[in-house]
Amino acid sequence: MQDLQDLGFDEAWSSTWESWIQELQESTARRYAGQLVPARVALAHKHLYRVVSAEGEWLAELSGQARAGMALLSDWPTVGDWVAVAPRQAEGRATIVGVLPRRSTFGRKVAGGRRDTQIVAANADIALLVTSMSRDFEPRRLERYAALAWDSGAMPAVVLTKSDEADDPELFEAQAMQAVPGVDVFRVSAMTGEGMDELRARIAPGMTVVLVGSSGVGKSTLANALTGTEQMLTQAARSDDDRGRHTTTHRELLRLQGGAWLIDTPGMREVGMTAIDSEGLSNTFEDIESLADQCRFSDCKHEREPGCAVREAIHTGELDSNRLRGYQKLQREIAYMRRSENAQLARQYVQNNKKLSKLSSRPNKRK
Ligand SMILES: Nc1nc2c(ncn2[C@@H]2O[C@H](COP(=O)(O)OP(=O)(O)OP(=O)(O)O)[C@@H](O)[C@H]2O)c(=O)[nH]1
Ligand SMILES: [Zn+2]
Repeated sequence: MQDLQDLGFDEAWSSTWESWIQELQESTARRYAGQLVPARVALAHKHLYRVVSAEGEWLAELSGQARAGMALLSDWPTVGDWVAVAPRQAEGRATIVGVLPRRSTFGRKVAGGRRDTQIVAANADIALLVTSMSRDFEPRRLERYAALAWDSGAMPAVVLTKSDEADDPELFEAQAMQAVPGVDVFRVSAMTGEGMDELRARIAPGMTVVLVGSSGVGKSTLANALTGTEQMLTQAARSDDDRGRHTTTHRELLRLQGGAWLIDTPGMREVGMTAIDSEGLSNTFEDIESLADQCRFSDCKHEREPGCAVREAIHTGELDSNRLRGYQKLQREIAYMRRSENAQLARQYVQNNKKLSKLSSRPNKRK
């Protein structure tokens, strides 16, 4: 049994749930009237899922109708997803009727030329960008990871590992802060425990985190330290089944000490590996900000406003329109976080990046 809130079902999810239920097709609504409960996907295996809800944990599969509606690979439930399920009490199983709209997604391209992506982690709030303070450290890679995180909808934070082995941890920290300005940087050692309290404090109860990083940087070790158990090594979590027996079940949504969650799927590990090869993107938007300073209106959204220096720069080719989209997405995320339960996160982010916040909340028109 798991309290819904403990699972990360906050106010914002609650209202997403309400409106999702409202918009159900009439036939579906009638068929499952009074039966649907929110549950979180802890494991996805082929077309069988393990879901956790306030009422219990079940194996679940999609209803025929839900399955028929899944046109894209990315529509399928994945670890971290919130789904609407109808428990089948007699069988101790559940039917997944639909997937709630996601807050964030990490995807991977699938082999075989499909342009579709497979979602390997859904609804992460924080992406810990893990790199060790050694030869592995590469600012450019951190930039890519941060861009990947911003793109996913999760908030990035850098974790520099193996501080016990580093000659000059401050230097790595300074370089990281320069590579991804405005992103929190934590220096930790899983060996000595240094910096772990600060990192734990950043991950509030109910939040969901993912780890992004290449092989050998210490992700498993970090995950073990955060879960406080050997969960990662054994890839298993203990749970009681309906008959009160202790069974060991494989899960990829792991509970951290302090009540947060970690999504650790094989696909998520791949994300950190492949990001290294992907097109590099800067996640800093200084160029756009200085252009925006020249817009006629200080609250210019850079859409159709007259005298917009940003659109002008796109017109002349000085600025890439994709970068503007990324920037606008970031602004929307900040706005979203302000409204949502993540208000705390937003404050933290905004504090770290006053420049951006000024830009998105400047009240007065200059002319
Ligand atoms: N000295 C030191 N060694 C560490 C620390 N964290 C991890 N290591 C070591 O680094 C090596 C790699 O750690 P892992 O946790 O397996 O790294 P990973 O990122 O999970 O690697 P993959 O499983 O290949 O993805 C292991 O030998 C760990 O013991 C640390 O804080 N200090
Ligand atoms: Zn503008």
